[in-house]
Amino acid sequence: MFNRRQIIGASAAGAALVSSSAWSKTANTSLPDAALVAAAQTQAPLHPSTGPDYQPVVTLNGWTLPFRMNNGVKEFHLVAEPVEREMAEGMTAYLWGYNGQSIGPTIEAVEGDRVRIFVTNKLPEHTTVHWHGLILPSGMDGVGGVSHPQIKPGKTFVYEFDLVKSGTFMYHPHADEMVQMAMGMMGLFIVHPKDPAFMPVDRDFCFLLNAFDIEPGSYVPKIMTMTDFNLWCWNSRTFPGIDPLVVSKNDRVRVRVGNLTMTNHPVHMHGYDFEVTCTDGGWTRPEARWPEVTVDIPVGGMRAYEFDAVHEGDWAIHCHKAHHTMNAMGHDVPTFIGVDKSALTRKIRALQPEYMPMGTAGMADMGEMEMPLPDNTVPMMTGWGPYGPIEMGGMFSLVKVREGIDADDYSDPGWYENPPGTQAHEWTGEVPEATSMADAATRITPRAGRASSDAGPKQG
Ligand SMILES: [Cu+2]
Repeated sequence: MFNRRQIIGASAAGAALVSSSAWSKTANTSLPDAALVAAAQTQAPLHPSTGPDYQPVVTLNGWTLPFRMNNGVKEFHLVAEPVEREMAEGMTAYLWGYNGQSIGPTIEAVEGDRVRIFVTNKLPEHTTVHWHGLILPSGMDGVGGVSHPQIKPGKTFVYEFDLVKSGTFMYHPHADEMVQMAMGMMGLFIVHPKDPAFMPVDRDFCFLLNAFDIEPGSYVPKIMTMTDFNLWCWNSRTFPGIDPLVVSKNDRVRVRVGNLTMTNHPVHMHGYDFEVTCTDGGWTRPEARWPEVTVDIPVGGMRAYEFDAVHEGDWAIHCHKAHHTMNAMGHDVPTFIGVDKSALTRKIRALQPEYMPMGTAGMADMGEMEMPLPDNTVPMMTGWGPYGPIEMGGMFSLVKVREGIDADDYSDPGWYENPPGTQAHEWTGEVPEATSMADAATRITPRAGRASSDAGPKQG
């Protein structure tokens, strides 16, 4: 059984952790409970109650799967099943996932652990689980038809292996993969170092990049889509449905990101530079790191980066592909910037009085507008900040760094108050006329001393 601390830890942020009693108490009495969480809010980290200690990860808008110890083996129970996932307020998708959610719960264990993972298939078709990046016996690798037979609907398979290295890994099906990944079946697998003093951090966030193609007003992803996805997600959530990454000032912070879409995502974080310290191949050696502000996450890859949270503020974190910070939109909208649509507007309004011409001065007005939307969709660009519309959707969130946030507190601290004199503001003084650079160049005169050949380089 799970101990009380695990249950409380996982439910502290408000959602109920309940066991799937139909599966644990009847046909499969020897299996560990299949915990499930229905809410889409970020759950507090699940601190280990037995075995080696570690700083648990926080899965953005997700949770960690509890385990039980059985004669020294850590046992988990994943249930592959259809789920309903709220992707943002106002939009729910009918997906496939694990234990009530897409993405599935994060599996956390420690280097040196032996894990036994029961996988029950409640999908209408067969499945498998591939443990992406882990070093394990060939027969445990989860490639349907190669490693072992696929898991038929209604059946439970058991995977068992030693965790021989620590790092950042994922799990996903290797059976009818195109469909099952497009439907949202994936999760994170974090293996903590055996030595808790190895690269310790105070906060350890993780999320998967995933994408769906769900027409506004419908619920099920189009599984044949290869490039034109319209919902770019972190952990099957889309902004403004993605929780902030809440950090206490001076924390050492790790952010682990995996990519299970079909394109790369340059994840950019404001306010800091950072270094990549881990890939899905393992920890990067200190001499192989360099500072960055954007890290490109390759398809099927993982990157973890770290920084010291010394700068207070609300810092954007987002994919830098501008189309990936948009929600469902039509890609066939023509560009109208600079076009005078007034004559056309008059003609259309004769037939449809509410018609509004869009996009002649850019598309920022989309962020403010409360246009009627079909049921079950999210506006293309949305979210409100303290000073106006944020005009973002998709793969976007905020890193909120504040003084004195408690160790296990991940609740939204609200908006950052900029200290006086540290915020851009309107200039109300005189604005000089524009000067052409060609004119300006003729007025540049050499500084005293520079013209002479031996005056310049001798300073200092
Ligand atoms: Cu992207």
